[in-house]
Amino acid sequence: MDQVAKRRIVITGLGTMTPLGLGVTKTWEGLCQGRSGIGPITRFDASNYPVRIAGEVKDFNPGDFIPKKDIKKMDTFIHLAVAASQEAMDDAKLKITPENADRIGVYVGAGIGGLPAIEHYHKVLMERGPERVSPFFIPMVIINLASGQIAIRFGAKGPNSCAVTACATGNHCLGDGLRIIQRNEADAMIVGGAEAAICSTSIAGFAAAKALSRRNDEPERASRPFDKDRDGFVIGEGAGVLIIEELEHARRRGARIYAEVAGYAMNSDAYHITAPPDDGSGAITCMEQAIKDAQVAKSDIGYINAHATSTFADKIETAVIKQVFGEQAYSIPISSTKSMTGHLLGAAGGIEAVFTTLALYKGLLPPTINLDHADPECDLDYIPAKPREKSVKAAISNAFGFGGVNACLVLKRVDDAS
Ligand code: V7W
Repeated sequence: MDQVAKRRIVITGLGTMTPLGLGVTKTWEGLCQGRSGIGPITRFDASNYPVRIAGEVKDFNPGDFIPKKDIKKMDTFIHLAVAASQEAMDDAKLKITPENADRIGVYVGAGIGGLPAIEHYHKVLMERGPERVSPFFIPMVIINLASGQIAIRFGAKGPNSCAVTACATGNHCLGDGLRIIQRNEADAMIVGGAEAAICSTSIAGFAAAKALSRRNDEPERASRPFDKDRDGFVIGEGAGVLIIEELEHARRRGARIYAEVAGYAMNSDAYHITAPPDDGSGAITCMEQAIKDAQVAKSDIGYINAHATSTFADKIETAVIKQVFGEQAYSIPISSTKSMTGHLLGAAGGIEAVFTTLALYKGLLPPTINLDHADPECDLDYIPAKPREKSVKAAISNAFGFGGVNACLVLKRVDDAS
């Protein structure tokens, strides 16, 4: 695409439902307090499971956001997606009318989708027969129904789809939404990710893959990216949704502009289903391409929200950042907010794009908690324990997922929307 002709896209609305709280304000407060949202699993009886901890969204009542008759048509990941999109739309004060409906679209994905409902209705089917399976079972669980339900709720008739790319879903949705507006197929997009897969099958599966922390006795200390005693990620649930729109569209309606989505890139390791290559080559290329796409100088990057999930791969991401930035890597503040939220899989990119946006907008960088003894191979500045005040021109949010998918976003501060 011609770099000069690119339409500029800005972020004007934010919504999150996370293990740290319902809504952006509570979540951001939790992050800045260095609070952990991880605790014992309550969604099912996990007492005989090797992993008994997760980042559950607490006190979420779908009835606070969704009409009673519709609740049973959606599994929890869609409830959370709808709730976060309502907060983002309210925040953006974006009104959808018959005049603009075709120019506003939705791109909200999930990595796993309705696995809890699949589990439930499989049991119903086996125990009580096919007549007892809900007529809403399929639209309850399929991933594009997050975007579908959001479109129905707001009357957004523009482009509607989603990415399903494991832990990179949220970044792909934001990046793909960005491209849709850049191609002038829409003026605004509701983008992000949602996940609610804390159920017996997924815990058993991720545990069998040896992906999860087993620090069951210390839930709040279990997610410890970059720490030498990290032993896997902690699964979380939630949703992160952003309203992105073309700059002039935002200006014309007097919207608050949080930040600009300046650059995006995606690629594949083409290497392994659940591990990046040791040299991080795919991620290096992806970060380089995103920075080039953003047309920012590397020296302008003042914060990185790392993918870092509390697995062996944190040291590879560290090496990737060193390779991309050289000596500058040592002076870029980096944090893994997954230390507090856990790993929200398909929602991770959505919530982390919200956090990166707020870091730029507020000049406050969220910390990495539980970094008691850094892995010697993780020797960068990870903003340990406490948030840091710092005005930053541009920031990167990384996402690297199962299947070898890499997706990097570059966000830029907008001082005067010039
Ligand atoms: C995760 C995993 C940790 C990283 C991958 C990159 C490439 C294949 O927990 O999100 S390793 S898997 N993603």
